[in-house]
Amino acid sequence: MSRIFRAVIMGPPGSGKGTISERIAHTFGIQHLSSGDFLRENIAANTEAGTLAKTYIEKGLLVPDHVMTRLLLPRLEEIARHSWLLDGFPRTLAQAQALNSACELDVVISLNVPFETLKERLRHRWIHPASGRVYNLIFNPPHVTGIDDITGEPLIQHEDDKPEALVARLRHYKDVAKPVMNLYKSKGILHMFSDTDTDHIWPHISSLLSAKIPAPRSSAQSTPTH
Ligand code: G5P
Ligand code: MG
Repeated sequence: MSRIFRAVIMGPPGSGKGTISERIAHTFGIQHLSSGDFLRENIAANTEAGTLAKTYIEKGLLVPDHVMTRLLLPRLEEIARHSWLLDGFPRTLAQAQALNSACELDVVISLNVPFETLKERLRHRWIHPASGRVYNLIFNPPHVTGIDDITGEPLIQHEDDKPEALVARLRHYKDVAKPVMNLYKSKGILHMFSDTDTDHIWPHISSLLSAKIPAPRSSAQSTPTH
């Protein structure tokens, strides 16, 4: 890759950030850093930030900005020589401003998926709590219902994926994300993708990024398997 490429993917819970990020990382060979996964790693490792973050995540609340920036910005410095894609950070204007003062972004991808679709998707979501691996009973089911493919341990459903909690989470997302999107729109780097299916959105994202990043290998045009 000739130069360093930095991107952010944003979107409401369940909009496909993680799924699309994996495809981008695989296709373009850039590092994928998910704020949710990073928090879960900190929780599993019992770090101070992880213990604090857990109390918020369990209630379906956002982790405070200063905790997020203190966790994420040093991590970005560690991978400063690599191209990366940030998934789930920044989520608030304060986080976006902190990121802004640390680096320049090339592209921001925003996923716009209808509310009814998100509700339906998250209803079918099952998670392996120890690793954060995510399944969907329709889109990417585990080999054995209720069981993690890798460890054979039981899968669980999140309390806040239930419809009532979800409505509140999605509404909150919109309020908080709007000023972040406006900031990136004003910089001319925001690209919005609207559809009900990740498989429909993916070719558009893939061609946008193909024009911006030289693909390191011939898999750039291949069809993803997950
Ligand atoms: P996370 O981990 O960032 P969310 O809730 O924002 O959590 P989530 O759940 O990870 O986002 P996603 O990554 O957008 O969703 O979507 P996904 O996992 O790829 O897809 C969702 C489901 O739909 C999966 O089961 C997938 O297989 C399926 N799917 C995908 N595409 C399709 C499709 O086309 N069709 C169908 N049928 N299914 C599909 O954050 C967790 C918590 O950490 C804290 C917050 O408390 C947050 O709630 N946090 C932060 N707090 C403050 N600031 C930050 N920056 C924070 N980041 C995280
Ligand atoms: Mg995710």
